[in-house]
Amino acid sequence: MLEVVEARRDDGQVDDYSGTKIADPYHWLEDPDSEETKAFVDAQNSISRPFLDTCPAKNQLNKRLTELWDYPKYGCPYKRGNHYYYSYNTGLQNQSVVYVQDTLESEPRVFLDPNLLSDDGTVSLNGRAFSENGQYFAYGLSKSGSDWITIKFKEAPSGKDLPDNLEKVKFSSMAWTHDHKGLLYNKYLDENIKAQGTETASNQNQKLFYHRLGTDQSEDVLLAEFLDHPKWMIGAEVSDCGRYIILCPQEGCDPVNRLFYVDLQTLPEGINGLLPYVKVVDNFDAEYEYITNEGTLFTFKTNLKAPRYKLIQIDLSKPEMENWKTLVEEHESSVLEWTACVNNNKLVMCYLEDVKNKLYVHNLSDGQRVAEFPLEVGTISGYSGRKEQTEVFFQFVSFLTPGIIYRCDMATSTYSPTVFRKTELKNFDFDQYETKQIFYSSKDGTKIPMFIIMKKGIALDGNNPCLLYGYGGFNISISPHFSVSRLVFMQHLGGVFAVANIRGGGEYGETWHKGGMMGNKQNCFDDFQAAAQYLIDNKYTSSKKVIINGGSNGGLLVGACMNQRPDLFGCGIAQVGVMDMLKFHKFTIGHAWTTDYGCSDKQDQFQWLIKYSPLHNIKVPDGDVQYPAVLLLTGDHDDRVVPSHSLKFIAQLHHTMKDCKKQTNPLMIRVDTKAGHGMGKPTAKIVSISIKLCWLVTKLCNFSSICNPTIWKC
Ligand code: X98
Repeated sequence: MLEVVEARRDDGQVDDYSGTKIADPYHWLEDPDSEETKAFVDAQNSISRPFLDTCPAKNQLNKRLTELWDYPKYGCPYKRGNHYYYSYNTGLQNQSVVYVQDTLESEPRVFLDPNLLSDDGTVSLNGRAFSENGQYFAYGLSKSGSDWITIKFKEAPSGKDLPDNLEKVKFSSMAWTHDHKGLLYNKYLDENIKAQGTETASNQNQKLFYHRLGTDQSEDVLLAEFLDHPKWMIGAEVSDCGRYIILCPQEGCDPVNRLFYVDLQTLPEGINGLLPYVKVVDNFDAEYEYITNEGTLFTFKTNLKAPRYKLIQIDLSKPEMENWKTLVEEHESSVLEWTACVNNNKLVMCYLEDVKNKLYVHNLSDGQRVAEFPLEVGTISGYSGRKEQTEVFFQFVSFLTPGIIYRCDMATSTYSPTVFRKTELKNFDFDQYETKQIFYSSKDGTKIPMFIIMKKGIALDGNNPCLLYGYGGFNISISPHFSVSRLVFMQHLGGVFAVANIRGGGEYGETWHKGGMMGNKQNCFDDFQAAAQYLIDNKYTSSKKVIINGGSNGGLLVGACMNQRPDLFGCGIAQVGVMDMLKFHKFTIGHAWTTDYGCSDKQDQFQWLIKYSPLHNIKVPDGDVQYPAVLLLTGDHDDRVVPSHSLKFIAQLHHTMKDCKKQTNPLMIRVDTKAGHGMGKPTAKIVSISIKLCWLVTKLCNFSSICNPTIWKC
């Protein structure tokens, strides 16, 4: 018997979208603090909890996941002042700790341990910046996964706490002026916001401030605000030479920004009021990301007439566009993801070519490529190295590589990286697994790349459970990453793991992004459904054993695909998903996503959204098909995608299916507490949810052998 909670209230709440009236019988779930919403959450959790917690092999799953998770995790070392810093997690610590060393060989000391800031690991480090001389450290702390941070300060390398405290900070730049006296950061002034993470109010009118070290936040200097443009977010940085402040206002999530600058030498009194910025680019036609400058000659990464990005140079002494020069041309097939200046005159340039990273060295002087760092199929997940330094570190990861940190001395002309640190996992034989990349045809014939990872030699008889992951939005590329829970899925549950690099992402630059946004959003869903079809046709799995998974914009993907093709999937796991496409723009930072989705306030865009909005397109599947098993995951402190998206979706799903006899697949939601959108999640919570997901997959795939001790032998 399907367990449901009826939550529909036909209380007359009807919204008018340019003349089309749409009822919202779940609008009351938008208030996270009301007693009714809390009762609804409790009722839903009491359905999912017994299902997710009563796993007959819980002990084995728990033991194996915990054992595999318990490996040392290092970040790339970075030098600030005369000291090296790096992050390190012994294995199961809730949060990584920042260590300091005098040299790379000397004994490390704890510099900052976020684990000491809460009992349960729910306070996390979110943003950091050292002053230019390495003497001061500013760092953001987030509670329960919220986007709100408090900026705190330390002396370095001692780690001694300073009294400065900056509140109401969100989506913030953190840039020190080169006199080491203060920090540029962003703040919201709204008096009504408590900045705790459960508020749903729209984040508008962000301001840029300057905080002078040793003073109270109330004395901070307002540097920039754009009162006519409440949606603008004011990115700010200080140039490598320290003379300029570069302002990059953005209006939404699209990779486009304005470009303004201030020459600090024109402020003889110092920073004490609104900045007299000079406008270089005063439109949102393209993105301009500061790389470095030599005097007035500035290098930017841009997508101006270059959907796969290139480097240009703008001389601020003659900033008109006709004087701009291209330093490194757009590559014909690969996307320039990031560039960093090192050893004064070199550029490390990271490209994405068919969803695999490539790393090159170029001259800053003429843009010529001088070297390539050899890499396997995978992703550069971390980088450190600065213009005034000769040394770089970079970390490589892939589906079957937990992490290799390389070091390279850029002062030598051979550019030969050496392995600095290699992460090893005990008790897992990676040689037994393989990664393939295939290209399948989507509905309109577009070739879509997909990674397939599985144990070598497993039978392709259509009987394997398959976890298919996708995102498809916001120019974000899903390149190979390492995941312990996916290893367990492959090793012990006989699973195939697949990542479909569908349109909407940045895998092939802005063209790929544009192919899956606004009026083209349906392409994302078609691409994902075609991925499942490919896996079924090629006998990796069968429809009842396909589990689709995605988070955030990927949660929308899962919701829309389950509605459109319930016959194609056995299960959908949608984490922190955007489910109400008519109202997303009203909450927190949702207004910034209209660049990818459009907005229901506009008549033509409403027509796109109403066609696929997960909340508005749930129906009883035709014939003997039932709705896939559903698990929605959200957290009470998710202030990126507010929980009401998932609450309304599950409520409407229960309402639609409540009298449907054929529906035996469970339809569940789990609302976690002290949990947000995902950033900074403590290891204990990650391991705990991994167990639940493995169990869900096992149960749905009728995998009775989970209780057989032999499957747990390694
Ligand atoms: C965001 O919403 C990112 C939000 N966001 C930031 C920061 N700056 C922004 C500037 C403009 C617009 C959004 C911005 O986080 C930021 C700046 C400095 C330091 C830290 C943050 N994103 C989308 C998202 O979360 C896609 C990924 C980024 N979504 C949730 C889209 C739909 C579901």
